[in-house]
Amino acid sequence: MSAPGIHPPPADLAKSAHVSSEKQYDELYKQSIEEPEKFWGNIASTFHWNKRWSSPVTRSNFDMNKGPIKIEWFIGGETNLCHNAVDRHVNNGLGGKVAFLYEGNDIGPGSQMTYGEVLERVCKLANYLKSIGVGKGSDVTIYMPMIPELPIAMLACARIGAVHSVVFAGFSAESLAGRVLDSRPDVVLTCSGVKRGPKTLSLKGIVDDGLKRAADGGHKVGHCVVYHHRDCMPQSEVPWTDDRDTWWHDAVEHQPASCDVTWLDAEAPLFKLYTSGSTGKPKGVQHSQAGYMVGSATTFKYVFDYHDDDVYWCTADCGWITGHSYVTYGPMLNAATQVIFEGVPTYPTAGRPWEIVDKYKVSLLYTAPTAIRSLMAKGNDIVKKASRKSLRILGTVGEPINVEAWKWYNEVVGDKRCPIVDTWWQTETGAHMITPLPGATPLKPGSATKPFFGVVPAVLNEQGKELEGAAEGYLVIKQAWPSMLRTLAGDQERFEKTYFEHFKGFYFTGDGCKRDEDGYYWLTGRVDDVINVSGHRIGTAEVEGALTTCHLCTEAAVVPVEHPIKGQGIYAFVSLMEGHDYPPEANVRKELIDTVRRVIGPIATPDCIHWAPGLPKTRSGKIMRRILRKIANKEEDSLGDTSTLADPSVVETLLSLRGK
Ligand code: 6R9
Repeated sequence: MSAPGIHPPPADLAKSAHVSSEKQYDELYKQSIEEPEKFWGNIASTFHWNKRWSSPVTRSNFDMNKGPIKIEWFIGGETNLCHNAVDRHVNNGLGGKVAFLYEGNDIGPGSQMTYGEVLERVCKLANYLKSIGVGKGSDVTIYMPMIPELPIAMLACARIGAVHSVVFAGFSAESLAGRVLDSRPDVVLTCSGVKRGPKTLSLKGIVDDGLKRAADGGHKVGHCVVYHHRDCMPQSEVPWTDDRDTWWHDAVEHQPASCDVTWLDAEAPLFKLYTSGSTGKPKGVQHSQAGYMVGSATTFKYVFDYHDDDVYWCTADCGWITGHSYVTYGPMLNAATQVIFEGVPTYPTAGRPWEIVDKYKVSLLYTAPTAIRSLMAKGNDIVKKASRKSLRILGTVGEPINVEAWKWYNEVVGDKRCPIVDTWWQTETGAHMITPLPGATPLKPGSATKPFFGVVPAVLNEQGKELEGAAEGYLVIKQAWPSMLRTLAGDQERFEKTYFEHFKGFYFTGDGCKRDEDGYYWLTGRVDDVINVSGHRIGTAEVEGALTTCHLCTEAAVVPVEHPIKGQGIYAFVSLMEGHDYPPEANVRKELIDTVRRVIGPIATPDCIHWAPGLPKTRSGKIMRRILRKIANKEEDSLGDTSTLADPSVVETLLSLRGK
């Protein structure tokens, strides 16, 4: 019997799992830490290398006092991710295996694409890209919806050594422009439009605006390749710039269906992915070839206990790291069959995810707590209408999962049969870091449980002292793992400052955590100025910056607020230009919100605007966010010490304006 609240792995699942007991996990984990050469060397040998590495692991230094932070894995090796994710399987006789089961936004028959077909499409696109001068080290920006051509575009870049930067196609023109100005690609790959639920959006219109802004900012993109999405709008209605734009089908269809792979150094960059930090503009997290390949593939295999006949569905978009590691790379490196779903989970009804599970016989489902909570709010009947008997393992990612949502996922969606893998990781870590293994780890609802192989977490106190045993503090990682970021694009100094300056000798995650007496980790959320909205990172500084671009706003302070569906919401305190009353006329709120949507994108829409004739500041002018956080979360009974405020009366004024 296990202790109450602990969910042991189902016996039949454990029997056939890659790791089937705690004992086996402990042994493998120990080997991964004590003999990393052997452990990672054995795993890496299962991939194709044009040239084998001379040393699998690693020259890594996490201590700034000992010189620059440099991480290298599989030194001297040469490989290619596209070859390993596609050609290798076709060469092994799996060309006829389905890679993508594509389900569009509207209910329809769906379509499928085999690994052989993926290879052909990747090669044609890669040949076209080469013909316009893209090659090793070139930057390519991708702004596309979740259609099979999105992972195909990423793989085509990887095939020829181009560095992709996927920008989530829900970001605004201005956000796109910022990322284009940072990575300065000559080529942008996009799509005419997208349907999201009942709405049709012209992606090409957004791209045109973004590229114009980038040109005004000093970088002109030479080529824009546009995939025509037939469900959205006629070709003739798509806005066009003749000397820059090309239709994907015109460019690609007549290209040869084979294309040599470009072999790449193990440490050559694979992609950049921009993510929000606590200060300034989003940073370009840069991953490299071999370590990321080994990390994303190995975690996929063990964490989802992947077997050849599984059907996998990850609901994330490739615009986020989850879509990179667990749509494009991890599953395809394992020759998995996966569902690519373009729509939203609640359209046309909240039964859609479960209909998709039944339609494609999904066995491994990976989604976010925010999606679970929004589906849970629609009631159980709609779930029970579907059989869901194909499901084997359920996963979550993006934010801590609350116990009620965990139980609902377990009991209602998984009929208590399916282990839940609550996977903690980050854009920067490239792959799962703290996570159960479904055949081995007894689960505690709300805990991401134990470290994956090769990951050595630690808990530090404020002073940077490592705490032993059961403890609460800052989560750090003690040594390099294969898929970790290598730098921030073009800014090694910011890389070192962001992750290695805070606690010397450790990688700082930006998360707080508790570790219990069994060595289980419980993530408690960001400890920096990053808000986790529906599992997406939004920097408070970015939202404040967007608000102050509005001519009505003089100053803004943004804090997280608890939100029943999104986990955290965005709560903005706003001071207005002279001459406005508090509260101001109704249109002011709308104008501020519209500004944020335009500057960053709809995901950054503030949930609440709280009028602030003054903000609580110290005498040196620093905003006391601690106080604002309490006010936003209605915890003003415990405001703490306000005597250091330059003007303590601002707090009373703020409280009097709540809900106004
Ligand atoms: C993969 C991804 C990273 C931040 C991370 C943490 C939060 C992610 C979590 C989780 C608790 C989990 N986070 N997974 N918190 N439990 N299972 O989401 O990457 O977008 O970079 O966000 O998300 O706060 O630091 P990214």
